[in-house]
Amino acid sequence: MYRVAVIKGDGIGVEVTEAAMRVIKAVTNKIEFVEFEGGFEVFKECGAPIREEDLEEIKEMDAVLFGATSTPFDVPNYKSLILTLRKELNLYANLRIIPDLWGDREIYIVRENSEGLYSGEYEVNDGRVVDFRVITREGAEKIARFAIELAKDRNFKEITFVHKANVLRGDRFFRKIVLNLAEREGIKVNEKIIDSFTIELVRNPWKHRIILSENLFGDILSDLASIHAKSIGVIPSGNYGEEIALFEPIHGSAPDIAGKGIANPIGAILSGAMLLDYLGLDGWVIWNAVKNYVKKGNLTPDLGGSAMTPDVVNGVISEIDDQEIDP
Ligand code: 48Y
Repeated sequence: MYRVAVIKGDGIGVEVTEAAMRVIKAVTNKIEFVEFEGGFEVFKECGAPIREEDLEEIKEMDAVLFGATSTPFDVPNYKSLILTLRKELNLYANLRIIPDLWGDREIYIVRENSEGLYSGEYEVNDGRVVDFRVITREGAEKIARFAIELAKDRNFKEITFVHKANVLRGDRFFRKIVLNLAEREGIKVNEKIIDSFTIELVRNPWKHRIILSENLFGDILSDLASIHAKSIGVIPSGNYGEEIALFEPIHGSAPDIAGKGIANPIGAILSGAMLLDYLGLDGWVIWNAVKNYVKKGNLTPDLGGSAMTPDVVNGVISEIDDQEIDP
């Protein structure tokens, strides 16, 4: 039995996480879900986006399934729940899979998840604010290894490394580490400068199958690449550490459509598939079921359909029931 923490969060985070849990339960009975609260409401009560004792309990679990939260940026001292979890659980690698659900290809975006401009280190002086963009040897090596192992695992001979080494010292350091490791491991590195690469990612995305970058560049590139999946609502992600991993759709809490029952659950459902893969269970069953369903089923309004969230969940589950899997 595996123990998975569930944090549904705010807005559509609640609906899509429940959808993902239903789909996971249709594939396996080897998971026990334990729910935790987190976010702004918890912060108002205890001054942190998640309770200390809950965090300690979560650290002992096998994985985390996360929905979405909204982070107000005008509340002094509020710290984002997801950034807190990434830091506290040491989730150094963020893998986002941009799927072509109507075809048979994916783009894997590997984002460094704990350093760069998200270091949380800053200096405020009279009239001057400095955010530190931290790149460490250890952090760069770990994320480079993650991308290279992924390339080998998926039988890709090269990775695309996106940086701004022409301007930033940190990226010059990062670049050397990536090139050295890739050479030792027999993987080719296709180097791109972040600014001109954005044009390429819009025009000619599918030739870059594994894209590696630092934290903020990876954040922006993954939102941009989502246009190729037709909706940001279908993109799953995994945040991996050495002890535990957290899975979440990359979309936000979408307060404008929350509670209307029209949120696209596919990003959360595929995050569930990544979670199963991480635990050594049958994530591929969910991927197949989603792909079969989107080819013929009614989709949510973000994809031009008129389906409600539960319609998509039911449709995906009936595709699962049509597949032969070991219980
Ligand atoms: O997961 C994401 O890509 C989100 O954009 C978060 C980020 O910047 O990494 C947002 C963080 C937040 O607002 O709580």
